[in-house]
Amino acid sequence: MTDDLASTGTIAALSTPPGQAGIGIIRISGPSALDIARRIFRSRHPVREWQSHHLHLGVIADPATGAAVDEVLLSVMKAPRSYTREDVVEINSHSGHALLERILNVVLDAGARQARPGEFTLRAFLNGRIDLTQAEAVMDLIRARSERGIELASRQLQGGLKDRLGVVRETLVELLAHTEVAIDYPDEGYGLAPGEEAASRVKAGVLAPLEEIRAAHARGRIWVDGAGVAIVGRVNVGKSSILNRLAGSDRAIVTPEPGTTRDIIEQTVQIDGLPVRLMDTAGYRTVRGAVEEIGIRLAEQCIENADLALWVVDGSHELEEDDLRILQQCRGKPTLAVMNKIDLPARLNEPALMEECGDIQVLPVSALSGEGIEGLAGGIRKTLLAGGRDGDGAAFAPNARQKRGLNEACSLVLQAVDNLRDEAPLEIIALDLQSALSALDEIRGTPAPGDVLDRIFSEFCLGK
Ligand SMILES: Nc1nc2c(ncn2[C@@H]2O[C@H](COP(=O)(O)OP(=O)(O)OP(=O)(O)O)[C@@H](O)[C@H]2O)c(=O)[nH]1
Ligand SMILES: [Mg+2]
Repeated sequence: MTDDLASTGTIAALSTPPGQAGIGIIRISGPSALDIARRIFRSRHPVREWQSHHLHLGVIADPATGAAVDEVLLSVMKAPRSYTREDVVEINSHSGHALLERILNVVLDAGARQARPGEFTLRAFLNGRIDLTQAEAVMDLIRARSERGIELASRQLQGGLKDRLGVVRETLVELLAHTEVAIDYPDEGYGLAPGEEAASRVKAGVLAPLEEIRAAHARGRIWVDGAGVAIVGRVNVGKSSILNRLAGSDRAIVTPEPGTTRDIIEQTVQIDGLPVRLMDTAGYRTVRGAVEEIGIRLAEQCIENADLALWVVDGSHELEEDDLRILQQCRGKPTLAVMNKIDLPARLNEPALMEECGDIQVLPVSALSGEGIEGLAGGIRKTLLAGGRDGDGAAFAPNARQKRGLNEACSLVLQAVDNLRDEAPLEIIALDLQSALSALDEIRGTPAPGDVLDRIFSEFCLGK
């Protein structure tokens, strides 16, 4: 897409999921959108002039043959009052795979080109309707796994992050200007004078708000992306049974045979509105075959990538070496110990377990009877939201790219603060502030390098 960043011409794509449904929408955007519509649309009532933001009832007909394809509602949004700021026409047709493809082909034959993934949003960005943080919010909105995630993405789309960054940017520009003045007129006593006072000004005006935005990342993302929870433990302790219980369905295969699960089985559940990706893994044991070994390695990676590990042990068995080996792997990760099979006579030495667990909370459950499962779900939610990751008060949820930019900007501003304190030469301080400004501008996409845009927009789905 990089070569073609100008994104010219009139583009079209299916904007709803393909397949059978009540309606499907094909979106056309660009200078010829209205022309194309005129060529392929026969209105019930003659249309003298397309009025913007109006719906028109009629049929799509193939101009080559005159054959009617479907009865549709056509909506017209004239530039600049549209998603892309260009002329946009949306065809609301019936939805069936072949039918939508037929209509799209009629549109393409009439002069539009198939849009690439994210190209409509790219145009909204290139035409200045939204900045990059808002474009990315569109993607978050589509992908959000919870209502709270939708709320956060939607706030970001409305400019939550953009506005906050805008305020910080303004302060930064002002400080930079004062620094430049001090450089240009060294003897006049104008502008920023290095020292503790100037350092505090930069810290309060720029660093503190940036750090606050950065903290919002951890608080907010969990609601958009969901949290990863790895269910790990020795073979046969009931990991898959616990996944099924939490999911409320028989998602994973359960058998009395040790070594049943080999691949990672993933299932997203909502715990009181919090989206949680449960990942059931292969059970650990020392003697194993090649396939099982791969599964065990996958389980190790799974722990690494997860936000929380559920270390499952069998309450009707003695604790084994293998149990403890897995607990070792959970070190450094938020972990809950799940003592399963409490419906059976207890054989596990609980004081020994407690000793191994240290600070880790132990939750007794029976995946068979369901006892303790509600408490487990509550424990998962509480642990994931511990440490201020509750999203309450988080006005937005910066994504990984934005967070990298924020990290960079923060460390550059911190450098400026230190240099001001050390009364370093003003040229160096100006350079720090200038670099921080560039980092901020990159987050907002002004100007963004082509390859960055390329990557961001290619992650979108088609028709958005
Ligand atoms: N009595 C009792 N049996 C259970 C409980 N949970 C699981 N089981 C049984 O234990 C056996 C193993 O259960 P799984 O859920 O397949 O265990 P797993 O840890 O996923 O096993 P692998 O995938 O082989 O590592 C099955 O026969 C289950 O029915 C429980 O709470 N109580
Ligand atoms: Mg299993």
